[in-house]
Amino acid sequence: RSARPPTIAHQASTTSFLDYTPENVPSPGEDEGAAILPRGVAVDGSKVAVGRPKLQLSTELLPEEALERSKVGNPFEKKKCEKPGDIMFTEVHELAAAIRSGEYTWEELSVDDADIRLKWAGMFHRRKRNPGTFMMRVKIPNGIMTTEQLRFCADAVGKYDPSVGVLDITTRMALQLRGVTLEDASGVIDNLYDLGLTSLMTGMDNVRNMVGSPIAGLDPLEMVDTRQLCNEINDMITDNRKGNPALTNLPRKINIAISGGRDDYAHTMINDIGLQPHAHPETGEIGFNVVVGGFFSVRRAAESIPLDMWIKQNDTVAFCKGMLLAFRNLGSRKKRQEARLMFMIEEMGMEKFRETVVEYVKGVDSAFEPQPAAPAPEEAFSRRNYVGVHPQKQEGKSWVCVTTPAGRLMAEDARMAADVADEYCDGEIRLTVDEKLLFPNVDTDKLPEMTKMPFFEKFPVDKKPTITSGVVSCTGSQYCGLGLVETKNRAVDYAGKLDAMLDFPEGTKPPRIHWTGCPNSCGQAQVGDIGLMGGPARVNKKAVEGVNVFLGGGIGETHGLGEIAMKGIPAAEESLLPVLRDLCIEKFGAVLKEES
Ligand code: SRM
Ligand code: SF4
Repeated sequence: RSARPPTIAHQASTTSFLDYTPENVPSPGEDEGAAILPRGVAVDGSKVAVGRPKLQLSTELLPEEALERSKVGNPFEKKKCEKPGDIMFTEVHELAAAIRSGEYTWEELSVDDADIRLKWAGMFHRRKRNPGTFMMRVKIPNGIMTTEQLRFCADAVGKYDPSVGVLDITTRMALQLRGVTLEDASGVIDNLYDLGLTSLMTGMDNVRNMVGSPIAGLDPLEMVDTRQLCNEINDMITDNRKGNPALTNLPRKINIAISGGRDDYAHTMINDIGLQPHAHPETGEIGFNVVVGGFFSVRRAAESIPLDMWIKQNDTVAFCKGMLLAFRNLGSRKKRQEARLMFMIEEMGMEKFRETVVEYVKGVDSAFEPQPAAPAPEEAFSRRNYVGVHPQKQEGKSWVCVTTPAGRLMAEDARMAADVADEYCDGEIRLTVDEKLLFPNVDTDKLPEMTKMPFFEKFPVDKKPTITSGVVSCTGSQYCGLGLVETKNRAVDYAGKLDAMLDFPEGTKPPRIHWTGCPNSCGQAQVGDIGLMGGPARVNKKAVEGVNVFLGGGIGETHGLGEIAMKGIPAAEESLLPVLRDLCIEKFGAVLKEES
């Protein structure tokens, strides 16, 4: 066996390119200033292969002052200085080829490369649960996929043992491919690129998936169609899916969400940057009020706060770019737990933060003219349920949104869903932050025919909201090494049992139950009607899997973060199910079926 492939940053990014020959490698400097390009089109209008040799690395693009702070920053910053994660945009191909040719095994990778840097390529090593396999996270801007993309993802995981080869819809309407091996990764990455997708920049100190409205373009009450904006921002962030060294070395992750209307299906209040559609008070033009700083972490959970700024839709891409550059250059790199945007806002103070953002956005687009936030609408509004069958704004068309088992799809499920979308939705299918699948643009008169397809035997259409249709769950300990408790299987099982025992009379609604396996709160426990967060519990003095129960969370205009109401409830059915049943009865108006 020969020595391991090159790992020194600068060397690796410019050496041989083992997996394919890019047809059009841009010459130095060609991408500079190419901020906003149409989706899928490269800088010079031609196709550029993903993972092309990088001409610059993220560390070279950081301003001197930020780089100096990074060098003496937290351990992750120091690791980035030693060898930045964006090197994996290309090195992943070299590693894969070396493993395929038998020159190398994944075990020879350093822990830093395997478990940290590969996340820049969207490869999350599942060392604790399934060593040698990776979860590959794929950005799906606005959650919208073609059936060709979905079929490819199904095939990519379908080749592995079904105990690891599954797909998960995430709480940011992205898709995760499980079981992927390093030797297969480069092929999957190349194919994703060819299909208009990317896994690059989905982990570590990158912007996460662009969240928009799941019913964008369909919604009769829509204020802004979020689709194009999500695509344009995604292209700006990822440099048209090629991987963008300029925006890949942030002090920490950052989340952006764009709402399409007052329901706030995108959850702007829990994103670092939230864009909420509002009419300009004088002109009536629909733009966005900006909220900033929302996040969850072990250390702290915070809702966003208003930036007191209204921006035009046309300014959105430049605005996000300016905000990201400000965060990149000025955000703290000292304590990792205090590196989210909210800490930067608090350190600067809102006024200075606002001024700084404006200065940076003007640096991107000198014509940018921010305006004070638009006032909240006065008319009452009640958040709608988008699950089930609903008429679209287009006459004669409907969308159909079905519940999945907490986002988990086997390869065959995804293929069956793609069959439906090919037949009835012009090959489009959507993923939602509530981990649902949405079929758009169905001819309303074809609904009875469509719902006879095999997919709907396994995933029936809910006629009314149920506990099952309101379930959201993070990955949990089945695959996630940080999980303190198994979540998805329990979430689905307990919801089914609650639905079987409870009725919700007229005027009441089943609670949305959000499960999350640990305090990172990927399952957003704080915004569920009931939130369940993995934590320690004891039975007969013995440690068992447990949860803390949150109550009082809300999304949309009645937003708010839930608080812990009960601690250390064992997660096993005999302990937790009665607690959930009683909460449904006492707090949400449910009645036992035999009493109804
Ligand atoms: Fe998350 C880390 C899964 C949404 C807060 N999250 C992780 C890791 C990568 C940990 C790891 O390496 O194992 C998890 C991978 C598990 C796996 O195998 O799937 C993981 N997070 C997820 C997903 C898949 C949960 C899900 O089942 O849907 C979601 C992927 C979203 C996406 O498409 O990108 C996911 N994570 C969230 C959210 C919810 C959101 O974005 O609305 C949050 C809270 C919101 C936020 O970030 O402010 C969230 N995840 C975290 C954190 C805490 C961040 C912090 O500032 O401390 C971590 C830990 C970290 O980053 O160090 C984390
Ligand atoms: Fe893993 Fe914890 Fe996130 Fe669940 S909340 S996916 S257990 S890190």
